[in-house]
Amino acid sequence: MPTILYYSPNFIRPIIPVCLAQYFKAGIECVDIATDMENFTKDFPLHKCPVLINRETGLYLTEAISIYNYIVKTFCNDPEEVKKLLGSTVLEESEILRWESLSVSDFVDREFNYLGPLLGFLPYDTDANLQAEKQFDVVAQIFEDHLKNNQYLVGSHITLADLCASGSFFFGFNFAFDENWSQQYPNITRWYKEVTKSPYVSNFFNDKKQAKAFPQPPK
Ligand SMILES: N[C@@H](CCC(=O)N[C@@H](CS)C(=O)NCC(=O)O)C(=O)O
Repeated sequence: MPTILYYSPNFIRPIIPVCLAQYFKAGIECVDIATDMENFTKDFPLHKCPVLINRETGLYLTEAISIYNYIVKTFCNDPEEVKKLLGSTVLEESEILRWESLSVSDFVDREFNYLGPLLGFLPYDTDANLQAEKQFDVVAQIFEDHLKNNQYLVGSHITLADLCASGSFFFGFNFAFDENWSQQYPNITRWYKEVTKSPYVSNFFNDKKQAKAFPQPPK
């Protein structure tokens, strides 16, 4: 019985785990939850993706960060590459975890709270959306400031921090972050364009385009 990685094409956090499973030829079956809802719901009452399960061996993982860690450490055969992706010192590992956690928690939550109502995924309220915009700008500015002085989030090459964060920025770049937005956040944009070309994730990103226009409030 294969290990299953449940994802949904509509969700952000599973993007990079699916890319890694494919890149490392992990033999993991990536299953869209919509095609196996009964089993998914039975085993994962929180109803969130990504999750990893092998019903024969008992492997059971939830939380994107734990799944990145498992896939890289289990299926990457080159110890040097593992160190490059996950960090080679305690400080590097910790910094990578810092950016991964920020990306899959506060960043993506604020991004969705701000853009979701503009895109019709959530109800729109003018005051709440202004507040959500401010909240999002705070977290986006943390990335922008850091990337002004650093080519990557941690160290001098692409790490899992960059890959993970690129998945979280995808929602914005796909649906909202147009050229005007990029002028306000030039370092995020430069970094995103480079990281999304990385072979670890390029299969997913290579046919994706930057949004042409920022979504406007409903009339
Ligand atoms: N803490 C979890 C959060 C997972 C999560 O919220 N995933 C979203 C998709 S990006 C989800 O499954 N949402 C469905 C729902 O909330 O019902 C992690 O880091 O993986």
